[in-house]
Amino acid sequence: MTTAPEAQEQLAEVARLLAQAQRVVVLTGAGISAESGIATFRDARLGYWSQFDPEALASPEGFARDPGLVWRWYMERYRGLLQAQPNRGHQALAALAVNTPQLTLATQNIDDLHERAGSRAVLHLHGSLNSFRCQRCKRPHLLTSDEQHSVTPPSCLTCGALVRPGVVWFGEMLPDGMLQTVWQAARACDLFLVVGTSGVVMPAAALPEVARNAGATVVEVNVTPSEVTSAAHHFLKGKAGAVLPALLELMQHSGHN
Ligand code: BJW
Ligand code: ZN
Repeated sequence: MTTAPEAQEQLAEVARLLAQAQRVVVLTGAGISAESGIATFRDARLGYWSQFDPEALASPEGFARDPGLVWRWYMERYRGLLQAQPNRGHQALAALAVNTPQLTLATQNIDDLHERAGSRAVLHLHGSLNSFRCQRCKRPHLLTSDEQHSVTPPSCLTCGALVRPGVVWFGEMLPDGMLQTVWQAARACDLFLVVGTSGVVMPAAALPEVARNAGATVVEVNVTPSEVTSAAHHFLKGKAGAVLPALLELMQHSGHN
């Protein structure tokens, strides 16, 4: 995290705004889980997986073309998630909810690290890697430990079709009602905090601008500028696990003034 005097001043200003805000919306992306050892979506081309485009794997067409390949990719990520722990960024956001009259936390991530850090009612815009369902009859499927290590997806116990992760792939709709809920929250908030997303995937990437156009202050935390930086009034450069706890600390001080 940068410690230049201007950056410190900006951090203090954002902390003041947060302490005063009645309604806050937080949108997180893969960057918040990076410090927990989970590869970000667009940096996930490591090792064996470097030969595949994650955007092609995360699609109904990719699953239809090679279900085993897509299944193995998700199972590797699933097992990685079982090993991972929430970091100080997740923890700071859980604490922020306690200190804010109304906070809506929306994440594009399919991990459960926000929940494990203590956040409640998290809106999972792109679904969750803790749920699996039949791709045909849509019945939920409970994953066995054998299936976690299988090289092909299991079959639905009811209809025999393939089981898929309960995530939102390209070209698919977000879960029922979720977009409407987060869109309304973005239109009604005083402060919109966007953390660790490249801002390239719609419709989530439109939310900072929706909030800004409705009069909210938009704050971005990222290690590098993104596609949503132009919508941000304040850009806090640094790792979520450093910037968010620093904000919370300053906010608690400014709350006592
Ligand atoms: C740190 C850090 C640290 C690192 N601290 N920061 C309008 C225009 C154009 C296209 C479309 C449009 N509307 C819809 C589309 C199509 C499509 C789309 O957006 N395509 C774009 C690529 C152009 N969208 C959809 O299809 C969506 N559905 C939809 O709109 O339905 C209606 C419809 C249907 C059909 C036709 C038209 C409309 C669904 C999108 C679903 C996205 N799903 C995925 C996969 C989920 C499962 C999985 O994880 O495998 O979601 S894609 C992938 O990207 C994943 C992520 O949630 C998502 C966003 O990624 P994110 O979080 O931003 O990660 P990265 O890796 O990109 O960035 C990480 C960031 O962290 C970087 O900025 C780093 O700098 C930063 N960082 N370390 C802070 N320590
Ligand atoms: Zn089925």
